[in-house]
Amino acid sequence: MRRSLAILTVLTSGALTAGAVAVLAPGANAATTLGAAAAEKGRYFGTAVAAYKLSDPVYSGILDREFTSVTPENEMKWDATEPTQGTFTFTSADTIVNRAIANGQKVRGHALAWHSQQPGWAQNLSGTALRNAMVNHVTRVATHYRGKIDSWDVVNEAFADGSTGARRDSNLQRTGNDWIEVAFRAARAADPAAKLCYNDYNTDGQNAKSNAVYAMVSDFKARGVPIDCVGFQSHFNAQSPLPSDYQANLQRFADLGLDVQITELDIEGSGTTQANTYAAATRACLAVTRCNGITVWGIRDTDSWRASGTPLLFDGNGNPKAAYTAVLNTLGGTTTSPSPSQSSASPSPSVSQPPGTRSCAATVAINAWTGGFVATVKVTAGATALTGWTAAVTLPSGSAVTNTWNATASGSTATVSFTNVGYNGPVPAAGTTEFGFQGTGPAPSTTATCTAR
Ligand code: 9MR
Repeated sequence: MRRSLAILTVLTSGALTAGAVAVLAPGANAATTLGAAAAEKGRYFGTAVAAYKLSDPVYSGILDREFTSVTPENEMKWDATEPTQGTFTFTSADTIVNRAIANGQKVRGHALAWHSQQPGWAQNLSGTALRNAMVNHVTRVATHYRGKIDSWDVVNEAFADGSTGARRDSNLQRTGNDWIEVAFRAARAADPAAKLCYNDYNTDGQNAKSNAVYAMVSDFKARGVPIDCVGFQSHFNAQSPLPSDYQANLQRFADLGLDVQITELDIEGSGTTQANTYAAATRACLAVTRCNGITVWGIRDTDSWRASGTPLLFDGNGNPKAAYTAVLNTLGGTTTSPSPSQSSASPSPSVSQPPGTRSCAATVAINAWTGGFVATVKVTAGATALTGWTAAVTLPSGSAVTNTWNATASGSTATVSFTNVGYNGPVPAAGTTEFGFQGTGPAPSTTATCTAR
């Protein structure tokens, strides 16, 4: 099992903030972007991204302002990454991943093993040759992105629609029913720090298909097959509306002891009806503690795979729609509408206020193996909200941090300080945020120090 071996609680009160606190209009301190608002709820807010659109400044402007996670829409699929057997092309996907990491955004990997969008050579394989090709593909792609992926859709859409609860027939399925767990084991071996997800559609409510996925995931948990999350694509329209038991369905999967994520959200429609449905989907995630992120399947309506249904949060010009405001407000954020007195040209008056005593604590969970470890650190704010934090971890001799996510590492080999990145610095009073790091050598000691800002 993965996150196991030790849970260490770590201490410490933090620094004081000194001095003047700006007095702003009510609500002015609320988050004003999807990503910042979701972060205050301990969640990411992501979007599918197409590499070829990144040069569009409207597109990339919204991407960088609003989103804290990205999913390559097509660039990591089998046909894109291994067009010829054994020859891997990562250029487009690398563009998305490296840009996201530079901007402090998480990456959802999509998708390692799927019946669709296979290269022609794989479509023509079967039996052992296909099984071996799949394992090699999973291993090579997950290894290439080792340490850079927050969550991988390891297997996508492996169950049939309708009432049978059966696996979908496909060339992969015909290699043997164990192909899914074989893919998960290969992914874990290649990238032990990534969360490994099963991802599907029409599984958003309780039905024969989601029951079948539930049975598979329960079995995986019981037998120790490595799985950390289930993705619910959540493509909604009149024919496939937001199910009334959406939250209950997310919750029953979470209760199996894994994360749930809304992975490809889009809702056809317009105006208030669409906005209300988006708000309801967002509320469902917020109500499930282990629903740790929402991804919408594109930025502007015109970017959507079903553009005619105008299913996204921004219109074709990049203007936020009612659905955007509904999601932002549901996350606890607010749109900015600065009055003249609040504009940057004429700053708000400041008055001195007694500073709050900011404090934080850090809880470190270690998963160690011979020669290496992964540490997941939860930072918890005290009674006053944080604007930032630093957690210092002591490493034993022979240890080194090789890779960090959701924080920036600095410092010597003995003590490494991890400081928040842009989107996860603000933590509400008593709220939490997580970061992690991977290392070689023996696992860290039981001491760490959290300093609040
Ligand atoms: O949005 C993707 C679109 O650009 C591709 O043409 C299509 C090809 O299969 O895949 C779309 O994304 C799908 C995702 O990979 C898996 N779940 C359903 C998504 C919408 O079709």
